[in-house]
Amino acid sequence: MQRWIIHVDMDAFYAAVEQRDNPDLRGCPVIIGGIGTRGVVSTASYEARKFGVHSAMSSIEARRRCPQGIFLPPNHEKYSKVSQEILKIFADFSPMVEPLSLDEAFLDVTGMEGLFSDPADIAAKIKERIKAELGLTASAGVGPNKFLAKLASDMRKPDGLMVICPEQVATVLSDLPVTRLWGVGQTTAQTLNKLGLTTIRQVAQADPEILAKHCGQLGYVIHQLANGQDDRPVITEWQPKSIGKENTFAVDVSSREDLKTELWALVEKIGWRLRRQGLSGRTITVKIRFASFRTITRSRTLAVAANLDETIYHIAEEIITNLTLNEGVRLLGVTVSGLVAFGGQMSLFDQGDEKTLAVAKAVDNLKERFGEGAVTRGRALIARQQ
Ligand code: TTP
Ligand code: MG
Repeated sequence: MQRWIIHVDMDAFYAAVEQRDNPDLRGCPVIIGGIGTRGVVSTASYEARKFGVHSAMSSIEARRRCPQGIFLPPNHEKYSKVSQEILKIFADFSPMVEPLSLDEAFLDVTGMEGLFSDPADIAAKIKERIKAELGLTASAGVGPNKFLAKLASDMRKPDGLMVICPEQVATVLSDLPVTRLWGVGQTTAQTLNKLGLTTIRQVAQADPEILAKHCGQLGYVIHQLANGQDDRPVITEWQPKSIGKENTFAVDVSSREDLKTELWALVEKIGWRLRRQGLSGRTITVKIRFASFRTITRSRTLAVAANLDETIYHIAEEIITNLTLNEGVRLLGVTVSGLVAFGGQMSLFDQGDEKTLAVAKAVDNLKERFGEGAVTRGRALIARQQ
């Protein structure tokens, strides 16, 4: 099924709320923040942006560029209340909403065509309701994934609506600078420029292995983004602190090899849950309860968060290899904690090479379609045949 994501971002949010609440400010260059000589600008109304004032600019510079600007202190409490109202409107359109900040969120509207005519129509209705009920304008972007939806919402600001259909992806992306790729800041942009890559088209056509050699894991990610691919899910749930599984055996396990087979079965389930929720974790803990009920836990923390079965298994297996097994094992558990969402933090995307990622993705797709039990690999398969 075609995935459809909407990204909604309010226009000049803090300034727009102030202009809404005080008609005297409408049409004026309003600058929020930047009070005093040491402050910085939170945001500026579009009237003030014409003078070159923008977020994060020092108040001195803002005053120099726009002496007639109306400078106001921010009222965070008020903006949070408005933000709650916006979220309520989103909830009427999709159960899958991921707020990114007070004024922007992703909505997954895949498969909602039955309720509304199409994703662009949903985005238009959201904008209409925000305007009618809250007296504010928002810009919306619609696309087949998060990256493209966010890119789209920025293209027609303010009060914009932009749709990027799958077949338009190459045309839309090609000539944009590499800095428009998610996760590419000044440093990565410089690295890419040195490789002769300045446009997204050039990154899309580059060898991902070469990109990875110069940019690490991010290289694989930006190659995918440049080709319009982005599988990150919209994360709605409250993030769990850890994801784990344990198994009490019908008969105590006494051989280390059998224990490892059981370990792989647990790890496959945990890896799948992590990836499904868009999470990876840095700490891997193995819990073992012996026949005598003596229980031990051993943990290891990785430098880079992991969510691939192979990586988690490799660490947990090492823990088991180093254990003394004097008696049978009645319970084995594995937990991954120190969780981070890999949405937004691309450098933590994962630690595997592209082939491992591709295999994980293929297996995950099958599990999504046919159920978790339908696909198992390697050690788990051996466990079943025995
Ligand atoms: P943005 O969505 O980045 O900016 P905006 O809504 O003011 O303008 P637009 O989206 O139309 O370009 O940020 C939302 C709010 O977050 C903004 O109104 C004020 C606050 N903010 C800061 O306080 N400091 C900052 O550096 C930025 C970027 C935003
Ligand atoms: Mg905004």
